[in-house]
Amino acid sequence: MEKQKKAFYEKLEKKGISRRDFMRYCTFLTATMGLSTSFIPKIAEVFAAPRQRPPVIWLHFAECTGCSEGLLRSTYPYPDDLILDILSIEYHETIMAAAGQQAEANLHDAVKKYNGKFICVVEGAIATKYDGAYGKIGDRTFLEIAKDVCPKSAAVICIGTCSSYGGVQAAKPNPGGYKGVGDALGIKTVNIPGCPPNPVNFVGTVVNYLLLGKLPALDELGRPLFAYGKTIHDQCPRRSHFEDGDFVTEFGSKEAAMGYCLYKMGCKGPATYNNCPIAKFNEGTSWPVEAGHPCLGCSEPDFWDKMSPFYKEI
Ligand code: FSX
Ligand code: SF4
Ligand code: F3S
Repeated sequence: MEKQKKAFYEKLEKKGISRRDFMRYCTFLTATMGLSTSFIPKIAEVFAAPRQRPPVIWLHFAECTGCSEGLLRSTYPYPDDLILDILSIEYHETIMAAAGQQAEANLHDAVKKYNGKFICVVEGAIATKYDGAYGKIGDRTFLEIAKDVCPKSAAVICIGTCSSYGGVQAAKPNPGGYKGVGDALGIKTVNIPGCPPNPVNFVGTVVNYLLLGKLPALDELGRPLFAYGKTIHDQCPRRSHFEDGDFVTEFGSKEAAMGYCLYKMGCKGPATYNNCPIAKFNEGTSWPVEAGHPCLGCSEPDFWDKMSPFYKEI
């Protein structure tokens, strides 16, 4: 174990990440997961000395691959650490070398070998009309693949709004009858919505599973409460100026502060459950509202239909 940890920290140092940077990340992850500070060293251990590497089969259906891209570009943990040290990714079309029949054979073999034990991560929505004819891979419909693979997994984690609730594919008129995985198959899934979702919410869900041996507590829409328990509006720094019935403003006048909140530009923060104001993106650099753009409600079910017109107030 000690040897494993030493090798881990040496590897980090070679990448220019100090122990302090790593602990800062673990502190951030612990806080995001809503755990007490006593969990920080335990979370560090999940990365530094993983005891188990659960097999993961990652399915892609109808989507833009922004969810994988977001995760693979997260600054820490580096993709190779996440993939090779914490999880054992057995199948992932974006990053695997195999193609064509070899890829199909890999999927088949992985499902057989890890039957009942693997985590199935799904990215993208599933066409359900016309026997699923609107989406196929290797001559099988998304629906057939999902019906074959998902029930054999230990848990299904939907990454992104598309696999969670249908996303852009399910927007009207939705000719292919696209749905999220839970709806398409009639099963319970863990949903990490967002278009794309914040990688830290996926990492937090996986770490919760590795550390505590169970998936995190979910709301009625299958979302981990640690990330989706509050609205954007409840956590928005642009709101603090309206709190407690008093008009608190750093902007000189009420008019200036009114301009500061993006509600009238169509901000959907009051109707959107997500932790963007706290977790932020790109290593805590910013998030849509901080960058001056109203929240579009990208992590809510049916957001293309329900949240549009995007620039009209709700
Ligand atoms: Fe959907 Fe993910 Fe949006 Fe894209 O794959 S949630 S379209 S960011 O990438 O599924
Ligand atoms: Fe709420 Fe949006 Fe205004 Fe922030 S910018 S306070 S989320 S309406
Ligand atoms: Fe999406 Fe709104 Fe966050 S648009 S990224 S939920 S601020």
